[in-house]
Formats: sequence, structure tokens, C-alpha cells
Amino acid sequence: MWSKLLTDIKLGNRRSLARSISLVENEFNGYQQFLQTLQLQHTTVIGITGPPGAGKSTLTDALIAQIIQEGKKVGVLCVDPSSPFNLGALLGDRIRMSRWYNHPDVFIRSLATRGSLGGLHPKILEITHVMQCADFDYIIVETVGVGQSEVEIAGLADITIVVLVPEAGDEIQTMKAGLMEVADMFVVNKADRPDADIFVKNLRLMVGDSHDTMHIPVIKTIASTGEGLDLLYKSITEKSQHLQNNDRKYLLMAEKAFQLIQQHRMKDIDKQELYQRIKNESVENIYQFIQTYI
Ligand SMILES: Nc1nc2c(ncn2[C@@H]2O[C@H](COP(=O)(O)OP(=O)(O)O)[C@@H](O)[C@H]2O)c(=O)[nH]1
Ligand SMILES: [Mg+2]
Repeated sequence: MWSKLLTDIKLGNRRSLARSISLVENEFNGYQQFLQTLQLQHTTVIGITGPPGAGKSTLTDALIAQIIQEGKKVGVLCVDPSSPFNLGALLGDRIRMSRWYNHPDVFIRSLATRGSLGGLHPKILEITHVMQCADFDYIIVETVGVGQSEVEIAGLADITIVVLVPEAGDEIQTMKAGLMEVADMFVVNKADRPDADIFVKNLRLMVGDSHDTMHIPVIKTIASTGEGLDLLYKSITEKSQHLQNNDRKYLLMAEKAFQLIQQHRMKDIDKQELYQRIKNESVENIYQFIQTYI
């Protein structure tokens, strides 16, 4: 039953793909057996992260256009912040992306973050893996860069793109180390704004200008008009050719495995329940208490 589903996904059946994502997202019966049948294809996973409002969704939209123009297929995962404050942006994303919903070479899936601020969707690794079984050339995962999530996205993506805007100029010196460390590539979006060139220049100085495979390109875009997208696409294809024999890939896989094992082992542990037990049983010795769980 699961192998039939997997075959259909490989053949490009989008309804089967959508069904399997729901299976995993909702942890329906049998989802773990299904995960064990997965055979990941050679798809390049592109992670797009950065502060809210930097233009990640607009850039994703423009990148979809660029990819299909090259005759390639793309799957997109958007992680919508479930905060009520983001309802406007969420609606904007939906409207903007809606032009792709019926395109045969584009598949888009939105996931709610379920309020787990500072982290990614708990099932994002598995859902990305499910998408990696389909016939996509590229998979784009768009997430808001807050706290932990940058490291997580670097763990699931082959190429992590950090999107910044020229206004970030003064902050760049103090920019969170997290964002700087995970970037395989920087996009300076909203290059139509003043000071974009100075910002790009400073950023290039910061990341160094070597020409080996670890080179971190800084690319200027105006996502809303598609300007610079051809260069971005070119950089992505160049990077994706250097992904093999890359030690970082194994480190990332170890990180993925660690997270999945952790999730699995902690499945039955509920913080609220710990609190209730500690309170009700007037637990005094935490070491004796945790021993009942280990
Ligand atoms: N001026 C300008 N505005 C842009 C550009 N790219 C995106 N925007 C606008 O910036 C706002 C936030 O974009 P969005 O893609 O939703 O950002 P996200 O929160 O990072 O996904 C929207 O109003 C976009 O239309 C750009 O290159 N130039
Ligand atoms: Mg967005």
C-alpha cells in the first residue's frame, strides 16, 4: 500500500503527494511505516530564511517563475507563522502564490507553525523528505528566521539563502551570528531602496571574497520586479553542482538524524504532565523523579 503511494509520488502524481504530506503532518496511522519506504531523489533543497518583511515570499514567487522558465519542476513549502498578527502577510502570501496553484510544474504546500515560535514546524524535516521523493528539480522551503529556526533550516536545506534588506545596514555589525553562519548565499533584496550598493559592498567585505567552493555569493535583487533573479538562479545551479563530496552534508545528515531520534524518543513526554506529576506527588528529588522516565 505504501509502496504504491511512493511510486505514484515519484511519477509526479500531485494528489498522492498532497495525501502523503497530510498523512505525515497529522501523524495518521501508518505514517512511520510510510516514512521507512522513502527513497530520496537528487533534488536540491533551497532554504530561504531571514527577518519578517525582507521579501522572502516575494523572492520565492520570483524564483518559482525563474525555475519553471528554465523548464524545471519545483516544490514549495511555506511555513506560515500562526500568530494572529501575521494574518495580513499570510493572506498576502496566499494571493501572491495562488497564480501557481494550477501550474503542472509547481507544487505549493503551506504549513502552520502551530505557535512553536523560534522553531520550525515539528514535521518539516519529514515533509521535506516526502517531497524529495517526487520528481522535482528544486524544493524551496520558506521560513521566518527567528532564533533556533535558522540552524534547523540549514540542517534540512542543501543551500541556505539568507534574505536581508538594505535597511539592515547598521545592524550588520551586530547581526545575529546564527544568520551569518548558516548562509550559503546572501540576497540583498529591495535593492530599489537607497544605500543598497553600500550595504552589498559591506556585506561582501564581511563574508570575504574567495573563489573556492565555499565562496558565499552576495546577490542584489528586487524581488517584486524579478530583477537579479537570473543571477540568483545561476548561483544556485553553481552551488548545487558542488554539493557532492561535501563533508558538511554528512554533518547535516547527522544533525537531521539527531533531531528525528530526539523527536521520536521524546514523543511520550509531555511538559504539562511533568508539571502536574511534580506538583501532585510533591516531588522533592528531581533525580529520583527523572529516573522513572529514563
Ligand atoms: N520595494 C520593494 N518591496 C519589496 C521587494 N520585495 C518584496 N517587497 C515588499 O515587501 C513586503 C514584504 O514582502 P514579503 O515577501 O511578504 O516578505 P517576507 O515576510 O519576508 O515573506 C511586501 O509588501 C512586498 O511587496 C523589493 O524588492 N522592493
Ligand atoms: Mg513570507
